[in-house]
Amino acid sequence: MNVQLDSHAKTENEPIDYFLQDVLNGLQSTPKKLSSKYFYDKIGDHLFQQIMAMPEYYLTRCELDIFKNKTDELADLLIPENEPFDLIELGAGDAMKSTYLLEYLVKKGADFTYMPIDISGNILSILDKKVSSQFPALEVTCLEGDYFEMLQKAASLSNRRKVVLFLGSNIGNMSLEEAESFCLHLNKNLSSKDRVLVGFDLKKNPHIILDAYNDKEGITAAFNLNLLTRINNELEGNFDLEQFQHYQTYDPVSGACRSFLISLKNQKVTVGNVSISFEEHELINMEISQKFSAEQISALGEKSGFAITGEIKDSKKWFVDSIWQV
Ligand code: AVI
Repeated sequence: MNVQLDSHAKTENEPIDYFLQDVLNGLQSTPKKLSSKYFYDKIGDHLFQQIMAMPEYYLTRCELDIFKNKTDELADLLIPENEPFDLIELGAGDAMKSTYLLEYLVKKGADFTYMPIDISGNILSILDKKVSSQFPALEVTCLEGDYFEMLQKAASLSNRRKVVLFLGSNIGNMSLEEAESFCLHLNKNLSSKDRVLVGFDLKKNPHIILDAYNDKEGITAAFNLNLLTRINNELEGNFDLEQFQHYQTYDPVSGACRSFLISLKNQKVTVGNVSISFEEHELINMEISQKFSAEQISALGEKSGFAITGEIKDSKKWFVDSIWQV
């Protein structure tokens, strides 16, 4: 596997500095927060795979419907000219959906390199094995680390046209302000011949949304709590998982779906040599999964300098892949 690491990715000498700093800053701020970008260790990756397979978690099936059944439409919007290009996927995970696009492009004889970017080296090695065995002739460059550092790395490796995929409503894991600055930054890193596909989960019946994040089996709860286990294991924390409970909300007006962990008693937790006090019922903000209206998507594209050149929805019209150009 061709893997490139960023300067923030774990190394032998500096394994956990950024993680520790973020965790301590988050737990010492008011209200307390932890970043959901740290959910994805080996167990977190596995739990997320289980979430994607849950009947309640419709997002993956909806976008899969687009990638599986509207692949030609997708390819026409993303790759209008027959020129070599780099297909860069931000937060590629196991590439379950993009594999359909890869298959279509390989069959068409398109000249491209696939560059999946992910913060999880574990999931990238799973992806690499899968993609390499399915498409042995396809050139794959795995980029492990932060999206923008890796986008710059991708640009330093090739000057071909870029087609950037940002699937799965990953953009929903940012606040609206963060999403805007993310898109602005993306815009500054691209030129007019490049294309971006952004996957948005659309506002819909609030029960459907809340159920997707509040499954009865407790997989989403375990996904959130696993970050405390990760802190215990990697940062010498002593969270008692029995004393924290997952809580999910959805506000259909703003579209913000949020997860929290509730402290079930007054307690002190140490992380390394830092002691953190929790009051009974105190919350830790864990994750936002923003849901969007068509107006919110247009506003986001416009504010960040992109023209929206196309969109494809799944058959239920619950999810949209929006195609943008600088
Ligand atoms: C990765 N991301 C888009 C998922 C989401 O829907 O926000 C993460 C997730 N959190 C709980 N369930 C799934």
